[in-house]
Order: sequence, then structure tokens, then C-alpha cells
Amino acid sequence: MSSPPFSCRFRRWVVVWLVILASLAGASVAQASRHGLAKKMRLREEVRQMFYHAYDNYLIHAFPHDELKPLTKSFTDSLSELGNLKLEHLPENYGGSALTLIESLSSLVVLGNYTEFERAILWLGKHIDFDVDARISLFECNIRVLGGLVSAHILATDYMDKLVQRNYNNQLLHLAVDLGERLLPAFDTPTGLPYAWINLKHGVMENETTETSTSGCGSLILEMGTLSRLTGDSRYGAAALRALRKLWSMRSSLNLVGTTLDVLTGEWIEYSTGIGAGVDSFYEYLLKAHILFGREELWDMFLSAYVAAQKYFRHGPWYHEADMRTGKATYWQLTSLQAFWPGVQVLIGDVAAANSTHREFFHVWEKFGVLPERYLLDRDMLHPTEKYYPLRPELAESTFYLYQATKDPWYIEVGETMLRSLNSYTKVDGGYASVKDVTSMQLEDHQHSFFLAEMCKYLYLLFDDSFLTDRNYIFTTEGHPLPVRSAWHEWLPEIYLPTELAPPKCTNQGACLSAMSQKLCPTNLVSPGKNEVPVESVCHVLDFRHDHRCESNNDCGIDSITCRKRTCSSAGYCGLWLL
Ligand code: DMJ
Repeated sequence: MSSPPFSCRFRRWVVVWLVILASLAGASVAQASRHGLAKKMRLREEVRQMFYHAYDNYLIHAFPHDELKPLTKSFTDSLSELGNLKLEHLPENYGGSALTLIESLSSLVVLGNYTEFERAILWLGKHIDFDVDARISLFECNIRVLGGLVSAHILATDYMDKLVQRNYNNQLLHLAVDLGERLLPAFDTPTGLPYAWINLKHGVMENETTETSTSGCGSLILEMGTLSRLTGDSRYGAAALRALRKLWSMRSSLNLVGTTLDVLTGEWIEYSTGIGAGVDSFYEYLLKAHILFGREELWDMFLSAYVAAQKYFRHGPWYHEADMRTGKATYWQLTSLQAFWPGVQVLIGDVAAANSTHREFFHVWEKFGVLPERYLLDRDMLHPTEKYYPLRPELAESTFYLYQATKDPWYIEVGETMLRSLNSYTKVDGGYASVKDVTSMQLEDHQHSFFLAEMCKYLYLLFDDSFLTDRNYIFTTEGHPLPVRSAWHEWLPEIYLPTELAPPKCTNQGACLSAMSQKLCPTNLVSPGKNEVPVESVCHVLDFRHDHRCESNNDCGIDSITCRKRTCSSAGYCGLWLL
């Protein structure tokens, strides 16, 4: 037999080498992925230790008070202090509502500790009472307490088979309903925009401030809407949606909303606006409420708001503030709260933009060891007074979302760096302490409840997302998971009709049409008598242009009579067209 020609032999060698190289590459990919998995499991265990160091110290030194003071190993009943920068109207006889325990519930499930979860929910069901003379921030109480309760109620129901005693009888839902009732009077304003502060026992206090923020009245719908879905009582979701619609109707011609406003007049107080403090979760809730409740109206609002934010605030990977009326830049500042934005961008698939902003935030983290509250971009220096880092979780949150979207191991390294920094700079014998000044790393005696609700949860989920296997959740702004269920999308506008309806309309012959069949909104829609002043419908959102011309449905508002979304006709006019 003659040997094969050289070209044939060469080809055979090439094939043999390719097979060898491929199997070596395969082996090293398998090895790398084993190595990657081992690393993630090791980091997951470190996060678990971090959670229990914070949680156990809270239980030992602070429970059932609200939050832990880790340096002095004591407690603070901080529910009335949250958002209350001047510490006004603090209660005298308030002993705490176990805020940190409520905030830890969903994290316990994410970590798979069902026994502790069960112990906690049974304790809360027996001991918590919201009939307390305490003035609280509607926003903070909603995202931390109501959100913590409704999320944990759903988890308790879904994970019933993991509970040992299995005697969970909706205790958390009962608490949530009681709390929801106490929050509702805040919405009783001529505009439907809620007061920022309410006393849990006595309702809105006399001479209460009428100033609130956009996030304060625009980030209630996930928790209140979920309460409505769970109870079948539409009032909670209706109140939150009404406030959101009103807020949106106050947008400028640039589709921007301001930062603070007056709930009685519906007028803006602070026109300078951005994606950080005072506005942040307004954007987040438009999108997440659309995901949870499936309303196109919310998506339209989000999209217009998002496009405007990208247009007027974005400068490369950074976001500055701008005047809502002119779009002109006002403050060139990076704030730690803005770090949530890439997470929202991932949810809508804007991953490249999310990645570039996240990278810049992470560079700032690396530069200081943690994220300072405010940094002056135009002067490339720290804000003189806001040099603190109160254990905020937003960067960890965005890192989690970006890793979910890309599986790029670089985000695991980001998480590892953050974990290391938290352990080196903020871990003390009695828990985790906030940083008072990032230049000296001097600590402050406060472990915020969101450290357990968000920071630990997002870092854990970054390294181990088995909680999300076969389950579809969105996370509230406080990191509490709510399930995305198609049944929750069948929420017809009628459900939102306020319970207090206009009286039936009767003809001279005596035949009456009920308010419900007339699809009327609230009583204040009744045509005013001669000397009466007409009151604006609470669901009314004006069309974008005064002449009602439109280019898309985004330009159309909500009909004041039927509370239905107006759409853009093919001739370019907004109206209640039959589709
Ligand atoms: C949390 O309470 C929430 O994430 C809120 O939306 C913003 N601030 C804190 C964490 O920084």
C-alpha cells in the first residue's frame, strides 16, 4: 500500500490537532465553570454570614424595636425618624414595630431559612399593633412595612409546605390590611396626591405640611396595588393609581416631573429634577407596576418619562439634574441613590447603557471603598457635607441585574469587591455600621433595615439565584419580591372606580342609572349647581397638547368621566375611540 499524499496527511494532522485542542478547550471551559461555581458558592456563604451577623445582632440587641445601633449595641425606634431629617413630631410612647424583622422576612426565604421565617411571621402576627400614636412617612412605611408584609404573606402562602407548624392563617395579610387602612386617609386631598406624613393612630395631623416629593407620592402602587389584589378591595390600588395619574398630568411639555410639590394645590415646588433623591422610584414604579399589573397606560407613561430622562439628564454615562420646564442642566452631581438606574435599564433591555453607567459608579466605589452620598461631577470632588455612606444597596442591586442579563463573570468580581469593602470598613462586633465620612471611614451608630432587606439579598442573589428558578418575581424598591402572575394583569379600569360614587341619575319618568353603569368616577364629578365650584375629576389626565392633536397614544390623557385612557386616532386626535 502506498502512503497517502502529503496534503492528505497534513489535513489528517490538522484534524487530530483540532480534536485535541477542542477537548483541551472543553476541559478548561468545564474547569473554569466549575471554578466559577465554586467561587460563587464561597461568596454566597460569605454573604450568608454577613446577613446573620447583622440579623443576629439585631435580634440580640434591638428586637422588637425598629433598627439596630451596632456601635453601642442598642436600638432605635426609627419608623418615625425615616425621611424626617429635622426629627420633628417624634412620638413619646412608641416602642417600635420590629421594622428590621419585617424587612428581613423575604431575605430569610431567599436564603432558604424557612424555620426562622416561620418563627418570625408567627411572632409578628401575635405582637404587632399599628394602632400607635406615631407620625410616619407614607413612603417609607409603605415600601418597608407594607411591602415587607405583603411580600412575606405571598411567600408564606407559596412556601406553606416548607413551614413546620403550617399554622399560617394570613396573619401578615391582616396586619397589612390594618396598615393599609391607616395609610388611606393620607390620600384624602383635593388632588388625590397624598400627604407625605400621617399619624398611624390619628390620621393626618392638623397643620401637616402639604409638601411632598415625587417619589413620595409616585411609588406606592406596587404595595397598595398588591394589597388590593390580595383582598379584592380596590381602594388601596385606586388611591395609588390616582396619585400617579395626577402626578403624570403635572409633567412639563418635556415629559419631565419636578422633585417636590404641594398636595393641596398640585403645583410644583422644586423644578430641578433628575433620577436621584426625591424622584428615583417614581420611574421604577411606572415600569414595575406595568410588569406586575399589565396596564398599557403605565408603560406609556414610563416610556415617555424614560426617554425624557435619557434626553435631558444623561451626559455620557453620568446623570445630572435639569429644570423640568426648560431641560437646562442645574446640578452636576452624582448621588448614591442614582445607582439603581442601571437595574431599571436592564429590565427594559437597555443593557449597554446600564453597563456603562454601572462601571462609572463602581469606579467611584473603588476610589473611596464605598459609595459617597453625593459627588460634584463638575468640580470632581466630594460634596462638602454629604460624604456619608449609609449602607445603601443600589449598586449591588444593579450589579445583580447586570449579571442576570449578561452572565459576565466581571459582575461577580464587582460583588466580591463590595462584599470585601463592607466587611473591612463597616463590620463591627455589634453588626454593620453606616459610614459617616468616606474620607476617614469614621462610622455612625446605625444599621439601616434596608441592609438586610436589600444589600444582603441582592448580593446573595448575585452569587446564588436559585430562589428565582422557575419563579418570576419583580422586586419592590425596597427589594421585597412580588410574583408576576398573569391573573394580576386582568385588572380592568372599572375596578379602580372609587367606592364613593356619584348618586344615580334618574329620568323624569323615574328610571335610574347607577353610577357604576354610568361609569362615573367620584362624587365630585356631579355637575355643579349655580353657585357651586366645579371640582376636577380625580382620574383626569390632560391630553399632552391643548388642541388634542397627537402623534401616538402617549400624547393622550385619561378621560375625566369614564377614567379610561384616551387614544390617538388615525387622523391624529385624542379621544375615546372605539377600537
Ligand atoms: C431604600 O429604602 C430604597 O431602596 C429606596 O427606594 C431608596 N433608599 C433606600 C436605600 O438606599
